[in-house]
Amino acid sequence: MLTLCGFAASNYYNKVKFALLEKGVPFQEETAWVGQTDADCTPLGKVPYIKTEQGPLCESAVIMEYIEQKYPQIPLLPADPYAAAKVRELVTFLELHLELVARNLYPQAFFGGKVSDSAKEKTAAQLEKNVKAFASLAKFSPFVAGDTLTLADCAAVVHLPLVSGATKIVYGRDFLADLPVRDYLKRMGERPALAQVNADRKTNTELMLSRLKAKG
Ligand SMILES: N[C@@H](CCC(=O)N[C@@H](CS)C(=O)NCC(=O)O)C(=O)O
Repeated sequence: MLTLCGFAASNYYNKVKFALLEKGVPFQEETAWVGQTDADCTPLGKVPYIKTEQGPLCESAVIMEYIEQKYPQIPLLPADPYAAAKVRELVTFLELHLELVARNLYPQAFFGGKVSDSAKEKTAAQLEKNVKAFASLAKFSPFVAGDTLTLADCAAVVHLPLVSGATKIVYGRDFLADLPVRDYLKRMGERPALAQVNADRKTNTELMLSRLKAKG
């Protein structure tokens, strides 16, 4: 059976977990905190990674493609090459242009740290531009890429709450407020797979924060 390694507070871990649950793929979870990962499985020490009967695999985008090919039931990528590329395009915008940029804010937004004013200014300018670009591509009708659940939703449901939350905390304004993100997340949260991912995330986030506090 496939093993998903990492921890349930991680957005990238939850992207893979949500896909596995939606597709009905049997899997088990193995907790691996940052700093406690297996270098043979994830040479950069990042989570998630998976263990398959053929060996380990890291990088969530690669894992998602593997899962799609290995378990074609309940596909999360359209069969049409152009439609599939449009889904991958949305995932790229969500991760490279939104989440990775908003990540500059996490130390202050979520971990009691401080982000310099110049970093805040730079991040705000990048996000303004990138959110507009994402808005021109995203459909939310009712799913991010259109009328079916895709890999873009797996990314959106885990990354968009962080972008909203971090900008709200750091700038006092949700940079995604003009998009139908709240309604979308509410609708998606009614799916049993996401309800489970979110419940596990909450419990694990408390555990992660108490571990960080204990470490000092
Ligand atoms: N590109 C990686 C990003 C994963 C990632 O950044 N994971 C975070 C946890 S959410 C992590 O492992 N951070 C520790 C580190 O980068 O050393 C992927 O898509 O799997």
